[in-house]
Amino acid sequence: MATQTELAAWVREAVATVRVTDMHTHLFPPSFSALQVSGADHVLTYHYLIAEAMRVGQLSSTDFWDLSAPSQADWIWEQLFEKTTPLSEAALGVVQIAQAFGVNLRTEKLAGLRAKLEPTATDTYANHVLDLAGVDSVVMTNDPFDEIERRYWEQGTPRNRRFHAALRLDVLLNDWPRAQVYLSNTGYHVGPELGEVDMAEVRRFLKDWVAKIKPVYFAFSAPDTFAFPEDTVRGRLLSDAILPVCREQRLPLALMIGVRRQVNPHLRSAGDSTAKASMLPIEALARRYPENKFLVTFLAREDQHELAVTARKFGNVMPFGCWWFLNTETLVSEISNMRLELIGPTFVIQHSDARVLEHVIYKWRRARKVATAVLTNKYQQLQEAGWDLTREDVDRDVNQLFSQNFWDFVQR
Ligand code: FIX
Ligand code: ZN
Repeated sequence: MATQTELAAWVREAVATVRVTDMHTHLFPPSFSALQVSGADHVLTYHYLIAEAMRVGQLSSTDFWDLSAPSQADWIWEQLFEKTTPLSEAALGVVQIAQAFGVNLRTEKLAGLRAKLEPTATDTYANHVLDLAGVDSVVMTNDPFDEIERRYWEQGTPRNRRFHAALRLDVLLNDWPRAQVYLSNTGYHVGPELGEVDMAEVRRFLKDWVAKIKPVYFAFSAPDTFAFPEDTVRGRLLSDAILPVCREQRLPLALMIGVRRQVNPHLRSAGDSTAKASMLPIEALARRYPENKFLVTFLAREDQHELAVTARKFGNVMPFGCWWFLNTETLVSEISNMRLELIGPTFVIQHSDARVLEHVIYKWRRARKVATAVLTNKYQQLQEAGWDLTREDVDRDVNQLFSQNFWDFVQR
């Protein structure tokens, strides 16, 4: 039987060295140059930090948005790193990114970070950053309704193979008038009414995009009021277009539930919030469509227990990650413990949601730290009960949680 010290070392090493699949990010490969985001100014102007800086500084939101990007970064720096101590998750993250690049932020300040991080990433730099984070590959968020992005795909832009595609359907499901106009303008005969013929055109649109970008899943985010089934445009698009195409293509649908967009529009990208949602739509989807696969995450802490219970009932439901406001040390620890207790190591432990390339460094460092503590504790209990754990067990579990569970689910 391994000693407690040996066991702790096995977990530490397995978690430190596991090659992660980051299954939800907002990153793009360097070849999508207008969309690729990296560098110190972007790290500082992350919307998490904008919201926090606004609490400290006396600038009106209008004045903030009028500033150039470097001036916004300077202002956020002053609020969160000069006037206050960077104790929040996001602010600590900046310090950790700096540390990974050998920058002492206390003495070198923002200028030190600007000197080391590349605002225009090359593939070499992107690979370097992913390697620093121990991330094998990332899944992007690809919006077929974004004009700029569409051009990259239509031109067949080659891309770094560590960036997988995911087809994001928020516009289709949450803003039908805009989607309808866009579809009509791009060669799909879709009227506002959404009859049988229009629905067939939506399916053709989805299949064309599958052929074009080869996504590993479809995804959408929905408000806390999300309901299913329902006789609305969203309900019908789901049942008559998205789910059939997912079945045919054997693709999971990722549902990200509980976001209340723009509760404070003055904050723009930082103005979204969270609210408790219902699990009933997930149950209905999983029960009615056993041939479909659902990757599911909820934004409210209050929904996490029900989600884990729902995953016990339906093998076609895969809980993933601790999303956005839940991605804090305290909550990831609580949620991961609860998931392990209710469904064992059969979920996706985390995704980074990185918007800026360098984010993967601190987000995965945090995820690994929490996972090490959570798993060590669970394994100790198992050994105390007489289960003779091996190093191979630990390696297998860690690999499943950080990567393999996701791929097995996508490929099954
Ligand atoms: O909808 C999403 O995928 C969210 O993750 C984002 O829209 C959000 O702004 C974010 O970056 C959260 O981490
Ligand atoms: Zn996201």
